[in-house]
Amino acid sequence: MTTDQANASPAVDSPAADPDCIFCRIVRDDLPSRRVFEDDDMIAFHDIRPIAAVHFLIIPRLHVVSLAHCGEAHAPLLGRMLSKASTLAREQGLADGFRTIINTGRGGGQEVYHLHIHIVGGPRPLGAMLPREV
Ligand code: DGP
Repeated sequence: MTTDQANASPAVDSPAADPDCIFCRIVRDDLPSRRVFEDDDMIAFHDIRPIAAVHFLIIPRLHVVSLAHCGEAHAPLLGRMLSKASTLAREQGLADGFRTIINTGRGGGQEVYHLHIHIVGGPRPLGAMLPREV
């Protein structure tokens, strides 16, 4: 799916899997990943391009394009993913705090069009969220 297609028509319905999606391939174990957790709804694995000492992703097994493509029906799944983010962050050594990021759409800098939560942190506080533009 191209960026423009992904942004074109946010909707609750999306196919359960997209054969061209790299995260769907990771879900299927078609592509290797360093998993930290998996259950029936989601998997978590280390980011291939870490921006902090600890940087992993939580993704739904279901192919959901982005947060902008979520509706009320996704609320239980999103809740479980966020709750798991907190548990896994502690297990990965981030007891002092961590940052969760969900890049959404072209404006949000999303590169992979399969919903994912970044969990990042490390031994030092992360500091300001983003450089101020205005
Ligand atoms: P985003 O900009 O939020 O769409 O970030 C996508 C992230 O996915 C980026 O930090 C790098 C990561 N990523 C991309 N391809 C792979 C992959 O094949 N394996 C793993 N583990 N991470 C990947």
